[in-house]
Amino acid sequence: MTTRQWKPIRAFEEILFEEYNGIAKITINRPRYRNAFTPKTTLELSQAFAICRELQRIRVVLLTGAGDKAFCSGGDMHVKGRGGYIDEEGVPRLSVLDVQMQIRRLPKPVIAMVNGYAIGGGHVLHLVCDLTIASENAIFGQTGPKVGSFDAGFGASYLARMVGQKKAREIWFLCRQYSAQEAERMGMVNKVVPFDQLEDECVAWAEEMMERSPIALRMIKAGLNAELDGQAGIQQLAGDATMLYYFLDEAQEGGKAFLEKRKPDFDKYPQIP
Ligand code: S0N
Repeated sequence: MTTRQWKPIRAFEEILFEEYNGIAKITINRPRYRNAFTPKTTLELSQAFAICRELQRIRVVLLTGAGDKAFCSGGDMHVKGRGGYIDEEGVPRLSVLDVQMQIRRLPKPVIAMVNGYAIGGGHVLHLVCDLTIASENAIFGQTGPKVGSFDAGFGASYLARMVGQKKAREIWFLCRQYSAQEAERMGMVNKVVPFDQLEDECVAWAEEMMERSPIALRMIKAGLNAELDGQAGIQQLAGDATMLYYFLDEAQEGGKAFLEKRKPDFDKYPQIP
């Protein structure tokens, strides 16, 4: 195992947020509770992912949990109340849904570095990451129908796209736990490695992706999402296409012509068949 100097990006209370060589690492830091998330954790995750989007030097994000027992065990049952997970002001929240959307919409690859249990809402968090690399001790599963919750959004439909309808129903209806190897065979884990090689493997995958064209990866991610996300997915892909269009002289000509109060001359640009 290589020892890396992860440098803090910003201090939070329930997560760690660090960087190394263009890679951000976000660690849910509540090992005492198997890294269950509270509304504060999800707020901090949201803020960290927003920063990852803004920081140009960050090219890939790793999401993980502290310790060697859990990636994330879902919503913290201690604060589960009527209407959601109760924050410090007494407001019920289901804000992990916003984090799921942020991970899907982040125009950079996100790797779930699954170092133990990925259970309940923690399982959905790994699902929505672009890639999952798991240690041999990782265990996967949904518990909702056993503990009085469910995620019928990405947690159901995206899971079914990944493992098939029958298997997705089995995972949710029976609430069983699956080994890392089983999860890999089902298609929801890219690679399983010994625990002490997990971070090295994730960093190696991140560094390999960083040798690829960032815009190509961004467009592929948007395209893969668009197929599943309907108009919201198309909006993201279309937004990326617009960004690229704005780099063209043809697009600049339209704006320039308007400001110069003349007719735009689009004929001078190549019309590629
Ligand atoms: C993870 C498990 C399997 C680990 O078992 P293990 O190793 O035997 O440890 P334990 O002794 O059970 O746990 C150690 C300590 O950690 C506490 N703890 C564990 N998980 C949680 C948790 N989720 N919340 C609070 N505390 C937790 C234990 O209580 C124990 O503490 P002590 O030492 O004091 O006894 C095992 O722990 C387990 O099965 N955990 C529960 C997993 C689970 O059911 N999670 C699902 C929670 N629900 C969701 O995630 C639903 C998500 C949701 O609500 C949602 C749905 C749709 C849209 C939005 C949302 C949203 O969340 O916003």
